[in-house]
Order: sequence, then C-alpha cells, then structure tokens
Amino acid sequence: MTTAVCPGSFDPITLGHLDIVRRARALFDEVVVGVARNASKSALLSVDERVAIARAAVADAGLDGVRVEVVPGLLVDFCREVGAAAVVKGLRGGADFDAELPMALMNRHLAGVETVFVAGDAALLHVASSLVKDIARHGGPVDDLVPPGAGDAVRAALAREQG
Ligand code: COD
Repeated sequence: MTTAVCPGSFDPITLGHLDIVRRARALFDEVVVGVARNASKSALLSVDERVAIARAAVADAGLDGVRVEVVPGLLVDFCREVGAAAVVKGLRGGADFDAELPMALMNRHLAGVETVFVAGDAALLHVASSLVKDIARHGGPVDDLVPPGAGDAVRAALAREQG
C-alpha cells in the first residue's frame, strides 16, 4: 500500500486544499492530511480546531482512504511514522513553487523524502487561507471558498480574537 502525506497549516482548510487531497488520493492508496505548524505564520485557529474542521471536511466530501492527523514536529519524522512514500503539495503558480522547492529539497536532504507537486484546479487557484481570513475579518463572504462549517469557525475565532 502506498501512502502520501498532504501537509499544511490548514488555517483553515479550503476548497483548494481539498482539491489537492482528492488528487493525491487518486495517486496513492492512502492519504494522511498532516496539520502542521508553519513557524513563519501565526495561526488564527488552534491546532485542535484546524484538525476538527479538516476531519469534518474530509467526511463531508466522502473521501475514503484519507485521514487527518497532527504533525507534532518535523514533517520528515511524521512521514516515517506513517510510512509515507511521498509528500504531496499543491501549486497555484510560480510563487508557490519558489516557496515549496527549498522545503522539498530540505526534506529530501534530511530524510530522503520526495515531494510530488500537483497543479491545483484552475477554478480554485485564487483560494488561499490567508485571503479567507482577511475577507472574513472585514465581514465579507467566505462560505463558498471553504468546506461547510469552516466559515463559522473562522468567524468565531475572529470574534474571540477581537475580545
Ligand atoms: N490550490 C492548490 N494548492 C493550494 C491551494 C489552492 N487553492 N491553497 C493552498 N495550496 C497548497 C499550498 O501551495 C501548499 O502546498 C499546501 O496547499 C498547504 O498550504 P498551507 O498554506 O495550508 O500550508 P503551509 O504552506 O503554511 O505549510 C507549510 C508546512 C506546515 C507544511 C511546513 O511549514 C512544514 O512542513 N512544517 C512542519 C515542520 C517542518 O518539517 N519544517 C521544516 C520544513 S523543510
């Protein structure tokens, strides 16, 4: 059985992320969605919230052979723990590639873990967690960019943040 890890901050998971998970599942027998910490970003949602939203999204999308777990430390250690043959990352354009290539090379350097890059759905290339949060922060509509329930979770977290 071949396993791949789809890692990300997923703050929150979007329809763009889910498209990549679906494409990864078409290539591998099992996909583990790894909710990780990006040290260069400060998250709006807690890890537990991000995992719960992602699990609900995977169930709602009827994605068999896909599970959601926390990546507690280095991605390469997590890949070894779950027996993943590769990491799958989505690309929206050149900026994603510029950001992703050093990570792919570092993960290969650290542990020989290979990365498979998958082109995202052209209709979803504008979808980003950061834009979802920015739009929601200004009271705009985000529910057609994220799976059911995720918009409510983002709005609740923003309300909490604003005190
Ligand atoms: N269409 C296609 N792909 C998309 C879309 C879209 N609309 N939106 C996002 N994506 C892709 C991104 O390009 C990315 O590949 C992936 O989805 C996840 O995106 P994010 O923004 O949720 O996650 P990132 O980029 O913040 O994730 C970075 C990691 C958390 C994976 C990284 O920091 C990491 O591996 N951390 C663990 C610690 C570690 O091992 N560090 C060393 C890394 S070399």
